[in-house]
Amino acid sequence: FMPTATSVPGQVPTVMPTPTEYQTVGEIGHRTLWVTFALMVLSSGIFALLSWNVPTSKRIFHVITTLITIIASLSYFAMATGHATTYNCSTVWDHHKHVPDTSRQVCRQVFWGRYVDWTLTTPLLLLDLCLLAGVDGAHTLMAIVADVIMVLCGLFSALGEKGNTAQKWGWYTIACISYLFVIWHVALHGGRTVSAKGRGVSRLFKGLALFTLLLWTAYPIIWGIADGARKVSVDTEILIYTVLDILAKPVFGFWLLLSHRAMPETNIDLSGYWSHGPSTEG
Ligand code: RET
Repeated sequence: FMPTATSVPGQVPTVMPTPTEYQTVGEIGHRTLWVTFALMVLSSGIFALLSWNVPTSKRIFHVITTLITIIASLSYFAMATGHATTYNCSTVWDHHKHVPDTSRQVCRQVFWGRYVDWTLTTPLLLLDLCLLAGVDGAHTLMAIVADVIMVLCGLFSALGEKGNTAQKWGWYTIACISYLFVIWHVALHGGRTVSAKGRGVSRLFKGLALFTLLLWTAYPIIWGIADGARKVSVDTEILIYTVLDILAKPVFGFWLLLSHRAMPETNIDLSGYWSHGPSTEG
């Protein structure tokens, strides 16, 4: 407890301990983490099986997509067992009319394991989309770097002090700008290159890209309500992220791999990947 001095006019100031309130995971959140872990493991197994009869040279989407759910399984295992988490405490002042203002410490549980997961898996999801659309390596790399910056800035913001606007919302703003860069890059370059791959691949890419755009945009909104403004409980936050994560990883993965299986034209040729086509420069 941090002691605070309170003073009432005409009285000797007394030192009162600051009460601490914890916003922490409950039974429902804990169970949800375990169920999501199981679903991620199951999806990883099925994705690996889907590559069974596929020659190794044509397994790039299977490999990337399976890695995404394997990493999510590890992250959910860590969170379910109580790892990869910390508390972000800040002082909240309650203002009273006739008695001196009092302060409380509010400590909210932050699962930093999510950010480790997102740092690794969101680049892989972008890689899936960029390879499908035929975006060259240079532009893919730029989108991926912006994406990693987005997630890390989100982590810094989550650990930032609640009352410190520059620290908390400054990082959040930088993350949002990086996110806009990611969307703009993937939509612009993907939209441009995918048309050369025919109507089937174009339709698949546009469907997956729109699905991704809608889902990904929900993350900063939920983050703002849950981690930023602390308006919902830690359990509700876990439930919402679980729904989003299942859509963004297993559902996205099934959609991609099953369509890929049915459409031979989604097979990719990685020659000339970096510069796009044979080089004519020096
Ligand atoms: C944060 C907070 C800071 C601002 C922005 C964010 C965006 C996060 C995104 C996460 C996507 C996660 C996915 C997980 C898959 O399972 C870091 C929440 C813009 C877009 C797709």
